[in-house]
Amino acid sequence: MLKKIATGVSVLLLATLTACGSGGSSAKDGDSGELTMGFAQVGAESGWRTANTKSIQQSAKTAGIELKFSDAQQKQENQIKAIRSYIQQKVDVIAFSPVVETGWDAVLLEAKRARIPVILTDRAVDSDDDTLYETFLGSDFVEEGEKAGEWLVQNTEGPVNVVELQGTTGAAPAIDRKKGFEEKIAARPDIKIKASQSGDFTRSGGKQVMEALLRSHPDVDVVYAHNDDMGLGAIEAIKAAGKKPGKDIKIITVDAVKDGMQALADGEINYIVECNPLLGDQLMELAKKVVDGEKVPKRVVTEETTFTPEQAKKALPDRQY
Ligand code: GZL
Repeated sequence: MLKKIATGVSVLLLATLTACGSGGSSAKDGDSGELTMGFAQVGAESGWRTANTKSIQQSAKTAGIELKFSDAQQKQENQIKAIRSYIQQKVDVIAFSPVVETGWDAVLLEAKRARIPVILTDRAVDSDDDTLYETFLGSDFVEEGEKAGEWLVQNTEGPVNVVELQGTTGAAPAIDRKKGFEEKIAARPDIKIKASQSGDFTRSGGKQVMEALLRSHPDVDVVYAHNDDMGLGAIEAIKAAGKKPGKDIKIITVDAVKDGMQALADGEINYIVECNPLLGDQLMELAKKVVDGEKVPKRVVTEETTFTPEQAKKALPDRQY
């Protein structure tokens, strides 16, 4: 599958983006001056998404790129509609973060036939046709899940009951963060995922699911939430149940947005794996190269780190998002 090919292809770290030669089939040569980009965003479901949108809009302005932007409210059909409208408007390049991995081949083929190059940002598509997009710029979600699992393996002893708050069903970060986490905790058979349910990457979703899981699994020791927002919702549910988040029930999340980092600094979250939303500058650089017919790497991986409570206290004052 393309997602697998993308990870097998020469992966380039974000900071070392280079131009390598001939462009994609639909690229025009040497006229990225007056560039128009159509961007189909997932929605505004989380603090991460808000930061990601801000980064894209600011970077387009700085790069002198005209940006047509749409918010799909986390619905694939809205993203497909937006992409079709960008094709009709004959934009120079289309970029989007696929809300789920599958169901994109048809509309991406329409873009290809219209000779409009497509760039994936943030999330991957799962397709057998690797000519449907020029490059995928974003994090390695399996690695993020591995970092979360590794922390749990190293920082607990004896039987550990985990409940998992999954991201949007079918979304690449949800699938891969689960995969990476499970691969790592396999080293400790006494760490068991007792329940795993989607909170759709939202704070309200995380709270609702956690309320139910506290009733069905009162013996829960650890929450693994696929993003900070669901972790913050879980904190509300844990407090309402009279327990101390970060102490009675440990919490591991992914993203490292400001609200999550504050909860980490306050000891209500125990560990956060960073997922960097500031993709705007690299996206605009890639778009110019693609429109100018320059070859770009099939996969550009975002560099990111992890945070303990102490590290969060130090990082918070300068945090951009
Ligand atoms: C990850 C991104 C995820 C974030 C969530 O790259 O797709 O979507 O982790 C966001 O906060 O909703």
